[in-house]
Amino acid sequence: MTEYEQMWQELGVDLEKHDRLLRGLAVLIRKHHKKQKNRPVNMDYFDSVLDDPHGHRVKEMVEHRKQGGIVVGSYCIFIPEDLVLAVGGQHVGLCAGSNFAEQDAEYYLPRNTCPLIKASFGFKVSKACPYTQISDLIVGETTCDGKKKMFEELVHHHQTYLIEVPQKKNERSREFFTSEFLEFKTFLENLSGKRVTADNLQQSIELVEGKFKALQRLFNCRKADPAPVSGLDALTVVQLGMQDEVKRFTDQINLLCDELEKRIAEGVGVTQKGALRVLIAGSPMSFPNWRLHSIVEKSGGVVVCEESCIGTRLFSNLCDGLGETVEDKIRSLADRHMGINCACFTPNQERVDDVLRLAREFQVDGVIHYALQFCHPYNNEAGKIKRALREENIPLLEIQTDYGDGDGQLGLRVETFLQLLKENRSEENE
Ligand code: BJ8
Repeated sequence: MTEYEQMWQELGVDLEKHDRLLRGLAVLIRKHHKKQKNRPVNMDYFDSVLDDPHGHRVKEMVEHRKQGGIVVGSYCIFIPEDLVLAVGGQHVGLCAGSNFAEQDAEYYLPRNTCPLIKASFGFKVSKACPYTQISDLIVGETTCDGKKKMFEELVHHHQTYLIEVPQKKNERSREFFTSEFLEFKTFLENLSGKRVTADNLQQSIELVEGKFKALQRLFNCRKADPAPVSGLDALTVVQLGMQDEVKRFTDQINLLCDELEKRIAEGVGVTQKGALRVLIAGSPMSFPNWRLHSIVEKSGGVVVCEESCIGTRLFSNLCDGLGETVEDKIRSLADRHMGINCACFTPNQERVDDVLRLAREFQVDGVIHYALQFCHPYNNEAGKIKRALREENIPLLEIQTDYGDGDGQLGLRVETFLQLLKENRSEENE
């Protein structure tokens, strides 16, 4: 037994399932990432993490726990990582983008549940994910109904805490969200035995927002034509950030951006200048959900932005003035999170505005609205996004899909869409 196998076994991981999972992942990486051309050299770090997804980082977390630290997992960007870091904890995003554990999930959850929820829950009950196993606590949220009900089941399998997320954006909701974060702070203090102070919270917020600023810089680079990095690589970077140590990850993105900015100055890209540019908007694409990006880019387009929680929704908002006290800072965090335009808010015109703004800023030829099957919030919002884009004459392809492997139908639809975008371009140039 290898050192890592020993570690996984001690965490209660099902080694046989886990082995199958890692083998499947290696196939996906070969199929999607390794076939790309002209990749930036500084993707090396992220490739090394991809090639060792449950080894080095999990070991760091094991060491962290041996020193008395806690690990907190969550499935949503509404959960403030800053508070976990302030009590000396480590945070890990547990959302999954694979149907590997679907059957295990369906034993407990209805089949017509969104694949992201089934995957996230499935990886817990199948014991195939070391990150879930190592989490001292999983923090849930009341965003969509599917997740809410899944958390009611999850309490029987793991120590769980629930944060109630408001549904409307107004002053009362802001106050309520602040009180939810304050209660969560107290819970974390009791769990970790460490106090949140104005100083350690300030430092944690600066750390997390340093990561957000680096991601903003990465996405800014993607505005260039030719795009200096593929959409698939950019998406993968954001996905890997859900697990990585914050400071190291931030430094690595900034290193990558140094190279991308140089590429832009020299006119170097992953495609020819003038390649068709696509914005993907909608449900989050969690690790290792790479199918749509891969199809677009193998068909000659380039994905230049994701309006998603594995994209702009994650990092676009920063705290606006942190104040002096712990409570001031927590209020500021609640404000920051009220700015996340998740489809769980109503009426959420802000998200429609975001999609239009991003389409302009990234100078896209078209938008793909991506909604997971049975994801009611994003499937419903597709209608108003469609109306808004039509008014601006921006072509839209609406996709509703699951985590299945078949590319056939999806591939055909994407190719037809890209062909339409090409014809639009030619007409504009006439
Ligand atoms: S802030 S998008 S991460 S809730 S895809 S589980 S919405 S049925 S993931 Fe999300 Fe937080 Fe919002 Fe972002 Fe439900 Fe839809 Fe599934 Fe979803």
